[in-house]
Amino acid sequence: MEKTIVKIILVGDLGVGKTSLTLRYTEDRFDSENSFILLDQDFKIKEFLFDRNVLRVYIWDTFGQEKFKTIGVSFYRGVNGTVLVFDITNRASFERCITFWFNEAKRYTRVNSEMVLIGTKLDLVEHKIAERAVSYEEAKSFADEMGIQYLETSSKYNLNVTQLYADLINGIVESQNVFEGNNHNYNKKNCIIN
Ligand SMILES: Nc1nc2c(ncn2[C@@H]2O[C@H](COP(=O)(O)OP(=O)(O)OP(=O)(O)O)[C@@H](O)[C@H]2O)c(=O)[nH]1
Ligand SMILES: [Mg+2]
Repeated sequence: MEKTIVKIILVGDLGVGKTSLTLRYTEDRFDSENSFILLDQDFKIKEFLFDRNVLRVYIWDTFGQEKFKTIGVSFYRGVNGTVLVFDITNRASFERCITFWFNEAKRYTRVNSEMVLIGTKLDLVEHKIAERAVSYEEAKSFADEMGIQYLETSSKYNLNVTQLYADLINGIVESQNVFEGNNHNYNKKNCIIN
């Protein structure tokens, strides 16, 4: 069986909800009590079967910007997809996302690498627990301009989290010929990840 590896990274400011997105997707759990959810390893793995090909997806997390700076350029090496994460109730996290984090990812990832913009903590706004600091239209228009997708998520209530990863992984499979060189061709029809 052929094994193909894909690398996805999440970047964004401290506390925007990067780890929560990954834990919801890979383990279907959410921790609202603990504001310092740390992964026990730097990445999580999810595997998919595409006909006779195994697609192994590594989802890399960072622990906030300070630690990230020491991780540096090598973190971006071999990246197939970048999730740019900000918190829709935190204006500064959006500003940094569309400047610093976007520019970093553009500079250090391959030209055909996929990118997606994610606004987190939608539930806080929907339940009127916190004020929205970034309108949907503003984030969407930045994403449109850059030719990337924009989604708003809630890791707490599992809104759009699966869709985020499914769209990203499907996009990578379709645009980056990840199975190229494998002996077994795959049938595109069978490649819908969800
Ligand atoms: N209500 C709500 N809270 C969230 C959501 N996502 C994350 N949080 C909370 O926001 C805080 C930070 O979430 P993390 O997932 O640890 O954020 P992070 O980006 O990984 O943070 P660092 O690793 O410190 O950079 C935690 O208290 C989470 O419970 C969400 O969708 N809704
Ligand atoms: Mg984290």
